[in-house]
Amino acid sequence: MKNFRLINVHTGLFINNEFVDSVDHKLFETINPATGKVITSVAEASERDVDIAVEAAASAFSDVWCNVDGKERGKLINKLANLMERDLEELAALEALDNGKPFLSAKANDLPGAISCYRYFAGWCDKIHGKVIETQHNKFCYTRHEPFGVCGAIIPWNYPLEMQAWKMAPALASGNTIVLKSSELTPLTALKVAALCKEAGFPKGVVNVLSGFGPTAGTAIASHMKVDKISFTGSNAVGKSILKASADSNLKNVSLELGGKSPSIIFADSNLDQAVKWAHMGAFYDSGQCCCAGSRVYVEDSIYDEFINKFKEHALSIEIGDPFHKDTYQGPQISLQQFNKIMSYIETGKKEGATLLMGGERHGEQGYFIKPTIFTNVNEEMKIMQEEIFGPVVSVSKFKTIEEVIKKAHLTKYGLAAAVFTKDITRAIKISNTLKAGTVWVNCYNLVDANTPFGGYKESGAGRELGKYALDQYTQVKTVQINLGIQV
Ligand code: TXE
Repeated sequence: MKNFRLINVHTGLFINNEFVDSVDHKLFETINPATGKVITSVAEASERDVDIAVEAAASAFSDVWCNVDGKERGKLINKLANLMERDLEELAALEALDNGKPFLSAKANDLPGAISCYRYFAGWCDKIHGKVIETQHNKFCYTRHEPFGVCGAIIPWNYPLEMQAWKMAPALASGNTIVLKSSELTPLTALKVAALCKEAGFPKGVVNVLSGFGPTAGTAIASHMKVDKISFTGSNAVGKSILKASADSNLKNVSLELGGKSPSIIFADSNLDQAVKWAHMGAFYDSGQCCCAGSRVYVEDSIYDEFINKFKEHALSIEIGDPFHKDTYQGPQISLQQFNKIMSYIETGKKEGATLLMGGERHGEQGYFIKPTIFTNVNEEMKIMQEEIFGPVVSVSKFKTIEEVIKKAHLTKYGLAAAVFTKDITRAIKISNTLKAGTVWVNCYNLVDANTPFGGYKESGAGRELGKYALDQYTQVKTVQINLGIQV
């Protein structure tokens, strides 16, 4: 592997196609979670920097971008995708360095996911249109699907490149300009993509990328009077504060993708070896830092013992460690704070009386690694069965009947995803119809494509990302009523 320590990183705020210092010259450090050491320092956006970026995006929208037609927008977004493909290794390395996810996984999953998202929405650019609506004889009526104007986007640290793509691609395809704030824990790849936007030829001010913190820059975006729409991915608490900020400012359109506590339901007739692998991937992929993580596994009692043995064996085979080692499946947790939070959930689980089947402790001596952790003997009242742990921690329990498992699956405030493992297609479809979840996977987990919508039921969010459905989040409908001769 190349020596990625030599990568050149952008560290300024990206406004009007330039990397600039923040107004008050503040910087903050970004840490490599595999070592706990500082990678570099980046400019920290304040409320005033947000103002400058929003002004840039507003001018770009009204002066330039609103006159760029769909075909041209599509070309630019495709060009960005091509440049990301050109720099795929560098982007994957930066993502691994800043976030801690395995380099090979970033290269095989995150980068192709982000690139295909840009390509998918590039294809929509010249296909976004309204309808002619037949009304009365003397009237001509049609609708237009118009952009909001300036979109704010606030993204988390677990999939920095993909979350940037999920928000920027549909926003730009629909004709909006954007001010995106990356997570303070992972600012680097967003800045690299910003540089590629300039290289692709986006007019200045169309894409603006800020590094900064939630309570300052994030709040400023959420409550800004000239931000017309905001899209947020992150915790429930902050999601709720974004809705409040919208209500207290200009009622900007809000879409939210929040947490989850998703169930995997495994029936006795499933292909057990496959179910073990998928459920394992559902729980432990990306160090368990997935909003849709399958952190509750329900197994039909007749196969419970066999499942648990195989599941444990599989979890024990996970390679944890250096994100740049070719065999690593699990990297570190993102930060010391998340590490401590997860460890405290593990302690709570033990105190609540759950059985710690394996894991539950730090791996190695440096960085924020936690061994894959499995709890059994759990019930729905336990905190570890209710709250999003966001780490490599899964709880496994038994069920006897479909009614029982569906009731249990529904006993959280979340509804992001669920999975069902069975060979009985009728049962799979009936349960999929019943489950209160934005995505139901049948005999698989974590499969997401750019053209399939993703989002939550209940407190897991509002609105859908990806797919044609995402375009509805970034456009508003105008009705034009033309009088062809009606007299008053
Ligand atoms: O999230 P935050 P954190 C969940 C997961 C995790 C927990 C805490 O359970 O353990 O959230 O993680 C910005 N106004 N998820 O603290 O704080 C912040 O700067 C505006 C699930 O990292 O929600 C960052 O850019 N913005 C999730 C983004 O919000 C604010 C992914 C997310 O940070 C803000 C991440 C404010 N007041 C965490 N405060 C998922 N759904 O995938 C913070 N931010």
